[in-house]
Amino acid sequence: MQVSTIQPPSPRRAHEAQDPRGPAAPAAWSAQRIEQLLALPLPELLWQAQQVHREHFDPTEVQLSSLLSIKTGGCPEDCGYCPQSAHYQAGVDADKLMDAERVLEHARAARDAGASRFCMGAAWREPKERDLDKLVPIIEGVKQLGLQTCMTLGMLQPRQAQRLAEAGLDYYNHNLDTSPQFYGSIISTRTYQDRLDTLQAVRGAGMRVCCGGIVGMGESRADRAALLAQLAALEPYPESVPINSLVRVAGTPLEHAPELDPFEFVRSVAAARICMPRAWVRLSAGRKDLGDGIQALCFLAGANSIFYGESLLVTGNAEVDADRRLFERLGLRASAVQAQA
Ligand code: SAM
Ligand code: DTB
Ligand code: SF4
Repeated sequence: MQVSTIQPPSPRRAHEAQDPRGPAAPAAWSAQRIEQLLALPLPELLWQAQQVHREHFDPTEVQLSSLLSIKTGGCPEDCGYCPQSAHYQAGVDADKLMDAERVLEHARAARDAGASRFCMGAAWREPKERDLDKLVPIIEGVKQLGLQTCMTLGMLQPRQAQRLAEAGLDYYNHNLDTSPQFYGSIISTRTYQDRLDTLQAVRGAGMRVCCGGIVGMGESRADRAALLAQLAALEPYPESVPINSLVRVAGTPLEHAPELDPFEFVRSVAAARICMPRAWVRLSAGRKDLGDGIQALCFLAGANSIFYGESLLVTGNAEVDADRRLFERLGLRASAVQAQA
C-alpha cells in the first residue's frame, strides 16, 4: 500500500524561507492534520520526521540540559500530575528559595559533566518582586560559568519577563501541558489563556521560549494532536519543546493514570519534529522509564535534546553513566553550546 507524505501547508515553507528561526505561519498545522500524522504507519512517520530533522540539524548531535529545583514544594496550584502541589500528599516538603552559592555549585557540576544549558525550576504560581531580586544574581552567575540559562517560575507579567531578560535569561520554560479541551480535567487554578499570556510576555521581552507538554495523562491522540497544533501555531513556534512522559507520582491525582503505549510517545516526538522543524525537541520527564530502545526510536524520530543529570525537579532521571553508554552505543554526541541568537 502506498502511503502519501503529509505535506506542511505551503505558506509555512514560504514564511520559513524569510526567517531563519522558522516561525509558524498561523494555522499552518491544524490539529486534524497532526492527527493524520500521528496515525501514519510508524515507518512512514519516522521517515518524514527524519527528513525534516536532517534538513535542520546534525542527527548525531543531542543537546544536554541539566535541571535543578531552586524552590521546591508547597505550590498553591493544583496541577494533577505534580508532586510539588500543596493540594496533594506526595511526600515533598516545601522549601525556601535556594541560596545563590548552592545554585552555582550545582551549575558548575552540571557544566563539568557536559551540560550546555542549566534550567532552574521553582514551585510557584508566579514569582514576587523580592524573588526576582534574588534571581537576577543567580542568572548572572550561571551565565558567567559559560552555561545557557533557563528558568521556569510559573506565570509572568510582561515587566517581570523584561526584568529576567535584562538579567540575561536565555530561555523561559512554561508548558501548555495538554490540549485546550483536556486541560480543565488536569488543572483548575490557572487557565490555558493564562499560560498563553505568559508565553506572550516571554516573547515580548525577547527571550527564547521553551514550551511543551505531557503525554500519558489519559488524554486521547486527538488531544496530543491539539497540543502540538497549539505549540506550532505560536508565532514564532518555541525554540525548545520538552515532551514529558507522565511520571505517575504516588499521592497525585494522576498516580493511577492508564499506562500509554510507548510508541505513542515516539509518535508525538516525531510529529513535534515535523511541525516545528527547527525546534530543539527534548526528551524530558519520564525518560528513564522509556528504556534504551524507545529512547533510540525517539532520537530517530527527531528528538535532539535531553534532560541530563541525576534528577529532574523532585523525581529521578536516567543515570548519567547510562546516558553516556547509550550515546556511545548509538553513536550520538553532545552538541556544543549554541551561539547566542
Ligand atoms: N511551577 C512552574 C510551572 O508549572 O509553571 C514550573 C515548574 S513545573 C514542575 C514545570 C513542568 O514540569 C510542568 O508544566 C509539567 O509539564 C512538568 N511536570 C511536572 N510534574 C510532572 C510529572 N509528574 N510528569 C511529567 N511532567 C511533569
Ligand atoms: C519540563 O517540561 N519538564 C521539566 C522542566 N520542564 C522544568 C520538569 C519535569 C518534572 C518532572 C517531575 C518532577 O521531578 O517534579
Ligand atoms: Fe506548581 Fe508548577 Fe507543580 Fe503546577 S506544575 S503544581 S505550577 S510546581
